Amino acid sequence: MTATDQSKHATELEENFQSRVDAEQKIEPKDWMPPGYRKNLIRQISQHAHSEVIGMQPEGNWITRAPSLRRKAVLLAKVQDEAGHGLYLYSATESLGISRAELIAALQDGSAKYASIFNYPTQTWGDIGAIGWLVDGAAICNQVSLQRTSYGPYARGMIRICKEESFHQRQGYQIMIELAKGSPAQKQMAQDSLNRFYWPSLMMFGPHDSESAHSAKSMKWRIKRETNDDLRQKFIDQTVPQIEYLGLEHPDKELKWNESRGHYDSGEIDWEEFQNVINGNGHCNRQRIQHHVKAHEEGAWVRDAQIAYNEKQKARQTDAAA
Ligand code: FAQ
Repeated sequence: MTATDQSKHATELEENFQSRVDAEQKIEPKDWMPPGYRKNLIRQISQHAHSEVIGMQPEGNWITRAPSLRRKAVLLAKVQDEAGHGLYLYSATESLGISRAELIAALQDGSAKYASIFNYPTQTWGDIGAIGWLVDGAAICNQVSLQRTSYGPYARGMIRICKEESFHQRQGYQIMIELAKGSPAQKQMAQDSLNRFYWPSLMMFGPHDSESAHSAKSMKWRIKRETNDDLRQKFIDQTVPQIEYLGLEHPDKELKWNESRGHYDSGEIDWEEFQNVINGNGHCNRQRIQHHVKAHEEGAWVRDAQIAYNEKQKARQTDAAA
């Protein structure tokens, strides 16, 4: 094939790919895809997987201190669900031709990010309520739209994950209701957790659209179905009546209903804090990665055992075939 023919062929492939995406057909692992699409998906899905797994740490910290046996069991189940979400998402990423070991190495050496929210400490039981309510709530807002993402394995993973996240959100809100309707000290604990987790939850949606490096491409390829600012606005609007029902004060003093937009206007996020956290300088970044490295090293024997078992199975099959 001449260079001109090759470039014509590449353009045809790309046009065919885009028309499939525009027609809402799912792209599957063995289908042709532009290298940039593959790269962007590996980046986003793996960072999503890392977020689920690192996100187990702030809540795992409270399993032994949850205030009743029932609360311990519920929290344990929730944290285990997050591990499961990580596994589906790592598997979806691996279907794009990258190994789990490479993904883990990128998380541990800091070249891959994970959601900024998990670098904030969980100081009280109220924080567990706020995480379920606000953090899982923000995650669902985003993930409901990702159920329609163009890459098949990611979209299918999201459908199951969203069902579990709804349960997580409700368990968090129920903790907040109990605290907010409890003693003055409990209500104060709920207010304090809301104050500390509200703004970092808004940061989960990423930078403003005008500052978002990947949004334009991701929207064109339908990896993302709604923009960072649109999803953030949805979350801001849905959270207002929830705060009112709890009888708590809204942390955003500039929040105001805008009749002409049909949405709430809100105060500005502290973007300097956001940049600091995503660049490794939040309260808990180092601790989170150190803990991950330790757990990964301690689990090496499980991976070795799995490899040895697979080799024995293969040898048995070869012997049987001989
Ligand atoms: N934190 O160009 P954009 C959960 C990075 S799951 C850290 O706008 P994009 C469940 C971004 O990666 C929560 N980094 O990027 C749970 C990029 O950096 P890069 C996770 C952030 O991808 C609950 C750069 O900034 N959910 O919580 C953040 O188009 C409770 C430029 O940004 C997902 O991952 C951030 N907040 O949009 C678990 C959903 N925001 O890669 C346990 C899937 C931005 O160039 C307990 N992901 N960055 O180095 C997405 O929807 C998108 O990736 C966004 C960012 C919306 C997060």
